[in-house]
Amino acid sequence: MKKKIENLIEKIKNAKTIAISGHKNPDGDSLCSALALMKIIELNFNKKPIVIYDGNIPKELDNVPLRKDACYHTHIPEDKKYDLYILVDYGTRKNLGAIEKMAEKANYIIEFDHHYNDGVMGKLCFDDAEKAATSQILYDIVRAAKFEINQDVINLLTLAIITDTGNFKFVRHSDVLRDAAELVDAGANMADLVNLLNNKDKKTVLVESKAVAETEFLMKGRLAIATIHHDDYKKLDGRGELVLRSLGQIHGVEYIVLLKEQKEKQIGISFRSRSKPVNQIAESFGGGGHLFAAGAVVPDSLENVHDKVVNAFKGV
Ligand SMILES: [Mn+2]
Repeated sequence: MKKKIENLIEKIKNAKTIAISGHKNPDGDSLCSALALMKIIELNFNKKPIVIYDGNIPKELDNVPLRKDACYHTHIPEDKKYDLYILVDYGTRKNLGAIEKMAEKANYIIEFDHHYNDGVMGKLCFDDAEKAATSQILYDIVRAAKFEINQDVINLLTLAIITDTGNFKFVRHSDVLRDAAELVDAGANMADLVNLLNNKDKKTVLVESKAVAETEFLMKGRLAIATIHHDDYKKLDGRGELVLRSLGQIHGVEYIVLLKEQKEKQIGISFRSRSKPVNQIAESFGGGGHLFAAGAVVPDSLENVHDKVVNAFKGV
């Protein structure tokens, strides 16, 4: 680890231009880890990396610190080549959208991630699939390298943990609680940070609630499949986390699937499970993710994808 951190420091020192990105349609961990790392580099290396994203940042993240520093990818010249590209919380290259090509052009790629990925893009990888949030990996490095941090970094690292653990409801290892406790000791106000995320548009919550109300229950109630049709999808902001969490509260529901008709023949699927892995099912649809929370995007009609999903769960 010490060698790797020395290498990391060397690469940052030698880079004149640095870009940082997470996955397309950034979630809390992806965006906040990217912004935290930007600030850490600024504070410790006296240079300013740029944070670039593709897709849409949900409105609930509008009030996170330094949000305005996240730059939409079309604002960057297409042929722009960075000395160093840092990928955080991206999963697989397919999740990067337009960022994939931008990163590939860079002289060197470093990555920090907590997703399973057998096709990493980074040459120097700080990956740990045991971590609940990518920001924990950054925090480990901050402590090991004794990097200076400020209140914004503390809040961003904490927000990444809060969002990726679903307000600490998905915690499986105590290390994330220790990290959170240390961040609180360092000045993070957990209640304020949770409240800062209560910032969704009314129409989004109403569309999510409608999808919950119209959920189909199969396999004697063990499998819940919710659907968001295209007209409603336009009002959705984020990945429909409220749908997934509401259905997960129902007695007897083991698997939750959310089908999102992004376009006529493009269906986003989110898989959630209480106890049995669903990442392999997501992989069978060309996606991936974590053991109990995974997803895919399938170029097919809603009807076909629905039937394939029902089939995929036969026998589980
Ligand atoms: Mn994450």
